[in-house]
Parts: sequence; structure tokens; C-alpha cells
Amino acid sequence: MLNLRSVELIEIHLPLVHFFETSFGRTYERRIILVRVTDADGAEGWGEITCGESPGYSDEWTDSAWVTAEKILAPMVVGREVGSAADVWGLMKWARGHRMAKSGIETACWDLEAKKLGVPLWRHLGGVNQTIECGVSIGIQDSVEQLLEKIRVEVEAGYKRIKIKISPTWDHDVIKAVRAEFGDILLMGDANSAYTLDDIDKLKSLDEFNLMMLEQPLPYDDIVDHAKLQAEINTPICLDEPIKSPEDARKAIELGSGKIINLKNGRVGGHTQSKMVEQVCRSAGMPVWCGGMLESGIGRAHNIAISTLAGYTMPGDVSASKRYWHEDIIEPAVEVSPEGTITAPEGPGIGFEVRRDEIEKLAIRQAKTVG
Ligand code: OSB
Ligand code: MG
Repeated sequence: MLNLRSVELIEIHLPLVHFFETSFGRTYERRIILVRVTDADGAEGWGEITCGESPGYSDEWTDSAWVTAEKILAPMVVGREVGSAADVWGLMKWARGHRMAKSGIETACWDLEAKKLGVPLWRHLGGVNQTIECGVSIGIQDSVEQLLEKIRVEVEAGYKRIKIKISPTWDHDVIKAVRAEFGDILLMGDANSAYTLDDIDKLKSLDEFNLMMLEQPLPYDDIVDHAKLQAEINTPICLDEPIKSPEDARKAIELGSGKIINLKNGRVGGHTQSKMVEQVCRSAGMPVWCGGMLESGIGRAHNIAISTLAGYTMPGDVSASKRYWHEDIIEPAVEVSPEGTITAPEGPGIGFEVRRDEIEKLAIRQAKTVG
């Protein structure tokens, strides 16, 4: 039983170690909303709202998520009693959309519940693989040489799979150069919706590179044209942006819109929804892997926990803190083994200590809703 008492939002700004560029833009500094929930017994849990600084990836962005979480969602959960964290999604269900804002609150409740029970979150979620395989997502660079150098660093660090961001001006020739240097690595491209079916010849031409998958080539809300494209190309399509619910996953599977799903907690609305999408995909034999949203250590810790579920069978975009931050807000920072793996911690909840003093120092604004 959880008696939810308060929801606190804290916005912090964290500069990235290296800018991150996708087909929709470049980010130098993250504006991150952290969520702290408490219950009537004084237990606490932490979550992160993983939207970006602009509505380029999703329609949610920092300021829209802040006001939605504060004015709409927090009042729906504080002062409410639920049987378990799995019921928190239902408290907020009346509000449509805003899944990343919901996820920040919902995942915090899962952390709180696992801490109260004294069990690691990954086990509480039903995880089975304590050690997960890791890949990296490398943005568009200023030069191909810079990209090759970044790939070299990550391959040498042990990462199991390299994803590079692509766009119509950074695709065929760039991938060709990467393949010339790194012939046998597991390589994939992520277009973040930069193409349409008019580009089919260009997309077909990527088949020669033996990519592990091509992520989200077509528009962010499409699963119909992706099915047409998948019928024409050999490279497996991985869906990211359009899969926001278990129902979306079912429909994409039925349509043949792709062969793999990048599953993000924020995009689907939290752990309970991720568990449901994982279930739909696992029953259908569709592999999933955990995507990333340049999270701070708190969102990263949640990604590690959910990645331990049985259906997450491919290396995710879950990588070491030091690739993003000079100093993370959790202790210890997330580290990756020389084999390219992360082992989920044994401590209760997310299993990392939240550096509250550091967060207070970084806080730009705070809002607390008490039931
Ligand atoms: O499309 O997967 C994406 C980051 C921000 C927005 C969208 C995406 C990404 C990434 C980065 O690829 C993954 C990470 O390293 O966190
Ligand atoms: Mg993506």
C-alpha cells in the first residue's frame, strides 16, 4: 500500500561533455526535471522527466512538462492511496498524452515502493538479467574524422553496438566511411524521422552496409509507411517515436512496420507501460532494447532497472555517466565494464545514492505539491 503524500519537481541544468546532434537539432546543455515523491511513512523515491528542451523529438518539452506535472498530474496523485506503484499510471490516466511527465512521477513511485520493500528496483520490476549489454548513440559530428575517432573510443571501451545518427546530409557516404574503418562492428543508424517514402532509393542503398537496424527513418507518428518501407528493404527497421503504448506496439507488429522496438520509459509513460510493451513484444517474438534520452543518473538508473526484463534482448542506449556528464547527480556514477555491460545494483530502489546537496546547488526552480 502506498499513501502518496508529496510530489516535488526540481529543474537542474547540466552541460553535456560533448554536444549531441540529431536530425532535429543540436543540444549543448540539458534542462532536466527531477521528481521526488514521498509517502505518508516518509519514504522517498526519485524519477526523471526525460523530455528534451524543445519539441523536436516529442511534443513534450521542459516547460510544457513542468506545467503539466505541477498543475495537472501531481494533484492527481498526492493524497491518494494505491495498492502498488503499478496503479499510479491509472491515477493519471484521465489526462491524455504527456507520457514523459507521467513517467517521471510514475517511475519515482516505483523507486519509492522498492525502497520501502528493501528490494532492488530491477528485481521488483520482474527483471531476470542483472547484467545488461550496452551500446552507445553517437550524434552527427562536424567531420567524418571526428565521428571515426568517437567510434574508435567507444569500441575500445567495449561497447557492444554503435549507433550513429543519420540525416539526408549525413548518411550513405558517412556510413561507407565507417564501414571501411570498422567492417565487423554491430552498427546501426538512427534518422529521427528525417526521410519520407520519396527517399526510398537512398534508404535501399543502405542495405549494402549490413546495418543491424535502421531506426525511425520515416515521420515520427507513422507506422503505415514504415510497413511499406520494410517490405522494400533488407535492413530491419527499428521503431522509436511512434510507439507510445502497448496498443501502438501491437498495431506496428500486425502491420509489419518494423522488426525491432526501441523502448523508452518516458515515451510510453513509465515502468508499468514499459512492462506492458515488453510483454506484447515478447509474446510476438519482437526484440526490444532500452533507448535513452540523455538522462542524468536518475533516469539512467531507471533505464538500467527496466533493461533487465527478459524481452530486452539487444544492447540498449544505456551507457556510462562520463560520456554525458563531468559529474553525475548519483553516487556512484554509472560505469560500464570492459565487456560493455552494466550490472544492476543490489541496493534497494534504483540502487544509487541521489546526491541531494548537489541537486539543491544545481536547482533552477522547484515546486512542491502536498496532498
Ligand atoms: O532518438 O534515440 C533517440 C537522444 C535524444 C532524443 C532522441 C534520441 C536520443 C539518443 C540518445 O539517441 C540516447 C542516449 O545516449 O541517451
Ligand atoms: Mg531514436
